[in-house]
Amino acid sequence: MKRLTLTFGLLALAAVLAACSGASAGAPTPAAPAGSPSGDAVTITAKDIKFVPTAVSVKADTAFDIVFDNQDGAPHNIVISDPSGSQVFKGEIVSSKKVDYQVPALAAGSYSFLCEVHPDMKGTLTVQ
Ligand SMILES: [Cu+2]
Repeated sequence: MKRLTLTFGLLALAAVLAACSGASAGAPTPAAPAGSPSGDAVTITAKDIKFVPTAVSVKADTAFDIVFDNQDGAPHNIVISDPSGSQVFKGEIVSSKKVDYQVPALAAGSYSFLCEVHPDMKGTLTVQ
């Protein structure tokens, strides 16, 4: 009976350790350096009617998140168009707000993005 208790104790400890290491390895990384193909999330900030950064990369054929941080009072969003110019994603327009856009998997290629409200705000999205 004593041995059984010990075994359960070790199993519990192993589970805790596994949970800890799993959390650090699998957590989304919205703070990842912009432009790195994390496959998880990229952050795009809108400030002074400009996107920062204006060039981001993501993994091909993998759904990803855009953490869109609109620091302007002006309304902005992100619309992504594929290399042929067809719209493939349109994010909700927000003001002074941070939102999480969930973008479906895209095929490799060079995409462009812009703000629907201010078409002069643009950037490139490299899917590779
Ligand atoms: Cu805008």
